[in-house]
Formats: sequence, C-alpha cells, structure tokens
Amino acid sequence: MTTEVTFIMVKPDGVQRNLTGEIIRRFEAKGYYLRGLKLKQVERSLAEEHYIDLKSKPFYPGLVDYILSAPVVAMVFSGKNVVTMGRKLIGATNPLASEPGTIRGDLCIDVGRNVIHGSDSVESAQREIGLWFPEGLVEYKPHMLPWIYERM
Ligand code: IDP
Ligand code: MG
Repeated sequence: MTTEVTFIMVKPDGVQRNLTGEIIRRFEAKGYYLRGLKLKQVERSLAEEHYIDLKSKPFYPGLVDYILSAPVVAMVFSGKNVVTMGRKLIGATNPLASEPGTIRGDLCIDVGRNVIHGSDSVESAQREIGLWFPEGLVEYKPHMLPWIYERM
C-alpha cells in the first residue's frame, strides 16, 4: 500500500467561522490521520511562496491578503491516495461548482472565501509540507489501520 501525505489548510474564513473541527472531522471520519497540525498567523513571504504558481493571476494579490487576514490551521493528513481523495472531499475550487457533500459544496459560497486548501498532486504536497512543516512530521501508527485497510 502506498501511503501518501497531503497538506491541508483551513483558511482564515474557515478558522473565523469555527469550521476547523468540522473540516478535521471529515478527514478523520474518512479514515485519514493527522501527521502535523498548527494554528498560525502566516508571514507574507510564506503566503507568497505557497501560492507562487499563481503569481501571474489577477487574483494573486487578493489571495495573499486573504491568507494573511487572520490565522490559518495548517495540517498534514496521511493515508492511501490522500492527495486525490483529499481534493474530492474538498470539492471544486469555485463553490458554485462544488458538489453538495463536499467541504466547499456544503460550507461556502464565494471562490475568494472557499475555506480550505488541499495539495493538488503528490509533488505539490511534498513542496508544501516542506514549506509549512520544516520541523518535520510526527511519526506514529494509529491503532485503527487494520480496521480501515483490508491489506497493509
Ligand atoms: P484550489 O484551491 O482549488 O487548488 P487554485 O486554482 O490553486 O484552486 O487557486 C488557489 C486559490 O485561489 C483558490 O482556492 C481560491 O481561494 C483562489 N482563487 C482561485 N481562483 C480565483 C478567482 O477567480 N477569484 C478569486 N480567488 C480565486
Ligand atoms: Mg491549488
């Protein structure tokens, strides 16, 4: 089994709206488990670096300001195919297109206030985890694993 890790961030609106617990609950209920977690007021350089691929987009300055506007909750979740499945749990970028049942489909309305970030590939996850958790991740084996996976 290939165990992946993905970087998940509750954005400032999600933290301010008390949705952190709901978002963690959805990942945990699916069967994923935490490898890292912190509440953080982000410095500009980190926000800019995190979204560096979008630097040329017209919404980039507003996006960086949004991420700086209040604390975020940065997390790493682990499990089988967690990058792809994390994106499915999150839903489409624009909440108008996110299916009901997804985090964005259920919990937000505007693309510029879409409550959560999740890595879009294994490579992005490695880059983002390196940026946000330079201290490394917590290593442990949850008791639940044989109840989640038929084979390990
Ligand atoms: P993603 O978060 O679903 O991966 P990206 O295209 O990587 O979507 O964009 C990063 C973030 O930039 C989005 O989650 C959203 O907050 C913001 N964003 C994307 N497109 C727009 C836009 O057209 N207007 C305002 N904000 C946008
Ligand atoms: Mg993205």
